[in-house]
Amino acid sequence: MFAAATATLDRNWRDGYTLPSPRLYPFQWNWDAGFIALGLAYVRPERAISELRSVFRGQWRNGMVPHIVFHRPADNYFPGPDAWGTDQVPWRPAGVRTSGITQPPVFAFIVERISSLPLGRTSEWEAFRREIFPSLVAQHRHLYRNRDPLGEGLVYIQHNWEAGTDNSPVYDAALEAIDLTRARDVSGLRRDNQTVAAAHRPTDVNYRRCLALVDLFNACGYRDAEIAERSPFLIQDVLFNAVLARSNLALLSLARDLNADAATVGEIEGWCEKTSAAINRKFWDAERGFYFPYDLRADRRIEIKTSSGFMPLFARVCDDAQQRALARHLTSSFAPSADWLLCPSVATDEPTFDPVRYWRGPVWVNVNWMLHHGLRQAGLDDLAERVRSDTLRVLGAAGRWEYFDPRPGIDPSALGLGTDEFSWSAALALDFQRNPDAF
Ligand code: 9WN
Repeated sequence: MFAAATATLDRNWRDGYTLPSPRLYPFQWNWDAGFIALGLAYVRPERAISELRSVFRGQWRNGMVPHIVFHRPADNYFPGPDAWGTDQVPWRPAGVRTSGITQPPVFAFIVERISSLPLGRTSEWEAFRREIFPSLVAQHRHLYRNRDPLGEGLVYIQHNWEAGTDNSPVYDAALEAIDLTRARDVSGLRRDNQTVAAAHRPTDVNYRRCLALVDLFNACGYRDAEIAERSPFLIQDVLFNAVLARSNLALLSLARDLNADAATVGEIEGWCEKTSAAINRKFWDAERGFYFPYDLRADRRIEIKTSSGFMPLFARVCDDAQQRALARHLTSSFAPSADWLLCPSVATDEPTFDPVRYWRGPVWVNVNWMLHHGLRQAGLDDLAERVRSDTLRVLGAAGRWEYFDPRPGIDPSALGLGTDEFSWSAALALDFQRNPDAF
């Protein structure tokens, strides 16, 4: 497994950064780069810093870190740089093309995790931590200044591709509210559903809606305030905010380690307090004992149970009762019996549960990694170990696929879905295997 995971990362490396999958995703992706850097730190430490530097080359001058950096052209993915139309944005970076939306801000906690590894004890890493700190602060500041119109400490995503959990049913209603009368038909431009099984990927109408949003952002010149006024899609997502909250904690300890100025430390402390409290205030449903996202445009909670609802454990914001309630969901509606693979991306009793379609049921390794560490933080060690061993078992039996069918009774070697040779599956297998430390 160790050699195979390393081979996947080597195969997907492109002179400075790693592709999530050369077949399906031929550019550098944002949160992928974070998880990949962590895996590289074990086996190719000299590449880990380069991976992170490369993704931050795409950072916009307003602080946003784009979800795709198009370092080099490739024609096997749609939408590419022309469709994003970001070249005319005055605050985009010089010399590199990017998409115009972001992804969950994982980098601060990735930097913290790498700091505890042998790479983290080198002078190169120490210098890199100093180098990246202002970029991390700028990334978080952009979110708080531009994506929190009510000043609640919760930021919204403006596109389902910003969620990371892109095709989750929690975005269906907001996407369905998009007026498609003048939207382009992009079905003929898609490459993804020709590369991997169409049943594992989003539908054409979903893509049409995704591109209608991109066209709207273009019409708004990628100005956040204008998008917030005009777009039908503004969602306060649980995973995104939980990742932000966990990264805030990491950023605060980094700021203190680096003796950052008092104003910056105070600003990060404020983010830490506000977001942690708001996750419990706005997302927690005491009756159902679960965390749900909030649709700001429709002004309502989106009551569909997905694996994102467990991420507040990773953000360390849950009390004992909340931890117990979440554990009960994990071993009932998410895994109705002990032979189901943890953790399905949608609860199996949801009508939208689909065991093979991208983010509507299958298991993802990065979510399992955050879930494992969240459960350990909560002292739920048996469940944490089940998540870790389920993940390593399926990776060993099937290979480093993008996602996995959670159902029992299927030959384990046939559970892989989406694309094979997927970089973050390989990278996080290394951390799961090599590093027993809680996080
Ligand atoms: C759109 C690269 C990315 C991941 C996302 C995952 C998928 C892209 C797509 O692949 O999204 O960004 O085309 O489906 O949902 O989390 O970062 O691996």
